[in-house]
Amino acid sequence: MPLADFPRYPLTFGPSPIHTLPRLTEHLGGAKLWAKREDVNSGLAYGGNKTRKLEYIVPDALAQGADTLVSIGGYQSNHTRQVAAVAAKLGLKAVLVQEKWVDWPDCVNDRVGNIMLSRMMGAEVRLDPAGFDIGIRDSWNQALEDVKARGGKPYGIPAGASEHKFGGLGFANWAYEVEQQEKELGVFFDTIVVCTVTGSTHAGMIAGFAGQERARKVIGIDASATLDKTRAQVARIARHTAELIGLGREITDEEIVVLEGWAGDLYGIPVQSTLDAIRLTGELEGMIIDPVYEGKSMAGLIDLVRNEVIPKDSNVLYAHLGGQPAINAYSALFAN
Ligand code: 5PA
Repeated sequence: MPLADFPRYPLTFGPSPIHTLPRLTEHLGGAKLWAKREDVNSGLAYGGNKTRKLEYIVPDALAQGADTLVSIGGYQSNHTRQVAAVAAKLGLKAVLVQEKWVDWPDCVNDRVGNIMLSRMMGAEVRLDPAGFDIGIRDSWNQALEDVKARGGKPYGIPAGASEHKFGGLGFANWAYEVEQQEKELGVFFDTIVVCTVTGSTHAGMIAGFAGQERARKVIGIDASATLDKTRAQVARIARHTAELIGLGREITDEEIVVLEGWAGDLYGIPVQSTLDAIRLTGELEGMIIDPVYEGKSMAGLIDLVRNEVIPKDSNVLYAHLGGQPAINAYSALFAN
């Protein structure tokens, strides 16, 4: 059915703002750069891409009469922090499994930033020693069982809300929103650049844009360092979402573009290009990006524009998906 017919619980301020990045554009000397800002999309605990996804998931949780949202991520998960905020907003409880996705030696890694915010909002935080994985985990199933055992009604939201049946809808709607904003701005974004890890942000965009008249490139930049898994997950969620919203045709393999080269060897560990991208964006635009996700996708954008893989006459829309609270756990990177 059409996307507009899916119930949506408003958690964002409305369409997220779009603006130009004039000094970064000039510095790189290529395509014209713009940003669409999911990092300022909501008043709920700093917002971010998951807040938008959750708008389409919350109605299902409420319809099922859930009293506890159960989710999973790394210690510095932005996703679980947004789940905690949404639970607080709705008067529900939150149980969050926080795995050791990143072996990062900052002694406050499990205390500051996202995890601190989740605790402040009353979530039950369960630290778990397991490493990075975007799949379904036993610890998450266990948390669901534990809530049931104590008489609660859990509602499971998988990592990044991606494996959820409605996980792609939020960013299909983002694509519709972009089309609307283009009319107001008098511009056409022929290229979109987005960070990809659990996949439903990128996948939702692909499904949403696929139904529009003018074709464009939606370039996912891998930040998972488990490329094959992520690419398969993006393809699966894009096709599932396209079917949900009645696209009426198959998403082709050519539409699934996940590029590697900027993730480094490990999820969550920045490399030189990540740090260069963070400094450049900060120094030229006063725009803050994080070392886990946006720093890596921005590093990709910078190279693709510099090398003119993205042609000079392009209008590029960079999806800023949030993630800044995690920078507190990476203080050593900018100690001097
Ligand atoms: C995340 C994800 P997807 O997982 O939808 O591909 O989005 C990638 C992404 N940018 C990009 C930011 C700031 C993100 O937080 N974060 C996860 C988390 O647990 O926070 C799901 C991994």
